[in-house]
Amino acid sequence: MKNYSIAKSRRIRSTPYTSRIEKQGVTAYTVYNHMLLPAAFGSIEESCEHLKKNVQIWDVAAERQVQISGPDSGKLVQLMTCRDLSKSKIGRCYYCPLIDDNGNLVNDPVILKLAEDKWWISIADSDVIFFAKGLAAGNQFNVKIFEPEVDIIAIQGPKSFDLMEKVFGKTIKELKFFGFDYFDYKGVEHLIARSGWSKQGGFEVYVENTESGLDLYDYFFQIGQEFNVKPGCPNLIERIESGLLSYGNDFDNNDNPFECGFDKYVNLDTDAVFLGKEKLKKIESEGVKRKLMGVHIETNYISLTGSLDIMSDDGKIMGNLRSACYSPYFKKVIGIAMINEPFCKASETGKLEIEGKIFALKVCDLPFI
Ligand code: THG
Repeated sequence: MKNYSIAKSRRIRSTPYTSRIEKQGVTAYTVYNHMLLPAAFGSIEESCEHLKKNVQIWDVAAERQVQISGPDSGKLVQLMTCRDLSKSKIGRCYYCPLIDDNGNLVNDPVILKLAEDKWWISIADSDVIFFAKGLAAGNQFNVKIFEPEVDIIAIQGPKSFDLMEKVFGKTIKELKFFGFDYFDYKGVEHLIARSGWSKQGGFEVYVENTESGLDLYDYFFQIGQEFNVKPGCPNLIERIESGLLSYGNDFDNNDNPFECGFDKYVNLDTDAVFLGKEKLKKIESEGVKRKLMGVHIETNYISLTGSLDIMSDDGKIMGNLRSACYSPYFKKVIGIAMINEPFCKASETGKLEIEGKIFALKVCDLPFI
């Protein structure tokens, strides 16, 4: 095994929590929105088990906000997404595919409506801010666009509800999924949403007051022993099993929302004005020729860099594997793959060549669990 680390520099930003997670034993990072995003604290199998039963605190500051405010902010936000936001409410989060003029995906953020004229786009790993600024300039929109100093701490896992109640009181448990509100911690108000990049339940604290956020981060560990709290991060195994998609890994700007199973977030029959709408209508009427699907692979180990071709039993290219991991639950490797017609249906079989060895695989629907 080679042993190297990411050389840090101004281009690869630390977060306010970096020194803390380094003391707590972070063992791998990825870079996301030009910022460090922890990827492992030791074994990801053990972290996955722990996340499913307990509660973890995640430094997900790399989920950056693009703030759009001003009289035309609603128009600009709608122009970027194919999800109709005309009935959106203040205090709610919306999972929204962002689409370009070709009908292809640009990002898949969570959008928070803070006020009629103030929005946060909580982005995945692509430079949405330049896309937004370009559209605003081209359309002469009256808006202000910038990246505010907001660093998210996620509290994830089944015991997150009791831990959060211990810090913020009973009312935090009344937050509905993808709702947000403001909660007091030692005299400082924090925006907290019931959301997060796991299917184990939890919250996200959008920290604007860094000093208070650091104190809160430490406090979770001080009072969380009874819930077996541990530091963690988005977990590759849990998110693949749950079918939570990752921009840049499972899909990117070469893919459209129908290919990625985002159909329920594509509203083509309303008056909403957005980029790529006519293209998406055409794609929908013609039907897609490939789809993101799950695959079960008959091996116990995989290390993916880039994507790998999947072959059909009679030697045709069936698709490509975009993410994969060993799942202790299925006791084999599972992955997310873009599968071409006529192979995109559950129980189609194929094979994969890894380092000269051939492994059998089977297509399945997402999510796995
Ligand atoms: N939280 C916040 N910002 C983020 C993420 C996050 N930005 C980057 C990345 N994650 C964006 N991608 C996703 C993908 C899935 C979900 C959230 C963000 C998600 N999906 C739910 C599901 O699929 O069940 C619910 C979607 C829905 O409303 O139906 O939670 O995690 N702040």
